[in-house]
Amino acid sequence: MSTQTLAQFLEQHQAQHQLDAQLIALIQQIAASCRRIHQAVRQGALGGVLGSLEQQNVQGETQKKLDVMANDFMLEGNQQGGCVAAMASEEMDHHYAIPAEYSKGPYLLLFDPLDGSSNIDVNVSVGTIFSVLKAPTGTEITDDSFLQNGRQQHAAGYAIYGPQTMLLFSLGHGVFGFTLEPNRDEWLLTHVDIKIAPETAEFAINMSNFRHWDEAIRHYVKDCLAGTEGPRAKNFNMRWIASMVADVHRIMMRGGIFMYPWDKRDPSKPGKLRLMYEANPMSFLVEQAGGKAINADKAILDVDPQGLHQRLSVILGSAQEVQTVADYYQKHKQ
Ligand code: AHM
Ligand code: MG
Repeated sequence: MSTQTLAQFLEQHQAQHQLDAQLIALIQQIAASCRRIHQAVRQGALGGVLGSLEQQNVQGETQKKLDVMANDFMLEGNQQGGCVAAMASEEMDHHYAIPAEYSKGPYLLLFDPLDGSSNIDVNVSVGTIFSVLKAPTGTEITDDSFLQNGRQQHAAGYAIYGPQTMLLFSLGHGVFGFTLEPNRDEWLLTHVDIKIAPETAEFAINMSNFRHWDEAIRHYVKDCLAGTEGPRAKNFNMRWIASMVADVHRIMMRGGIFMYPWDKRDPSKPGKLRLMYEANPMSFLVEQAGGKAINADKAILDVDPQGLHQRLSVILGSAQEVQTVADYYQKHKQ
């Protein structure tokens, strides 16, 4: 087992791919912020961190105490050090400008500080998702500065707070996974150049929404459920953790397909998951690992963002299986 630390890995990776020193420093800062979030999460009821607050976020969702703490840890951990020009998060209506006392850097950082909030109080894995873009130069930073498509990402990743705390990220040269060594409190490289198996017999979707989906997804899932006797001619297993980070992590480790498609519960919402700090970073990782990520008819990374908190359908994972879903969309368009 490799005992390369995050710092050692980053030094080598930077030299190998001629990466910007400030980008490397930013990854270190994000990793340190995630370590702080990990410490709060693992305290649970002992730390008085469970439960909800009275307030709602911009999405109209009640915020958990840990949502707000994790958001603060990300802001505090990344505003110093001169790597970022501004930050944006699921938990804030608008972007966060770096306070005047700190120097600004060349990057924009977006994050979902604690994804899978509904799982916080029941001790199921949650995580932090992040995306790094370049800040426009010579102009004032506004919310619109963040509206760059997913291909513009310079880095993306997540930390998962599960039985082990892990950090997976990509700087555009493959996906690498680190496990937090509990005794040394240090990130150690444990998963090198992660690849998602192209084929799978495991799907993840919230089945309770079956009746609300469009035709394409209903047919696809029906055909999976029909098993060896159906048109897919194989048996499928189903998993749904309701923490995107945990569902995507399983796919990173053993393949699979994750779907949160549009549904007609609230026709004004074009999906549940958010493009800028959930779908884009996860799609960047999935593509870097050889998988595929679409929002129905196009690659998520090619979607031109219209708003900081924009939602969309997300289908990602094993390349061949995602292509199969794309074919169902194509077929049911007519
Ligand atoms: P959150 O960012 O408010 O936690 O919402 C996103 C989460 C995803 O992690 C997960 O895939 C999905 O919402 C679960 O939704 P549902 O409760 O409808 O199954
Ligand atoms: Mg989320």
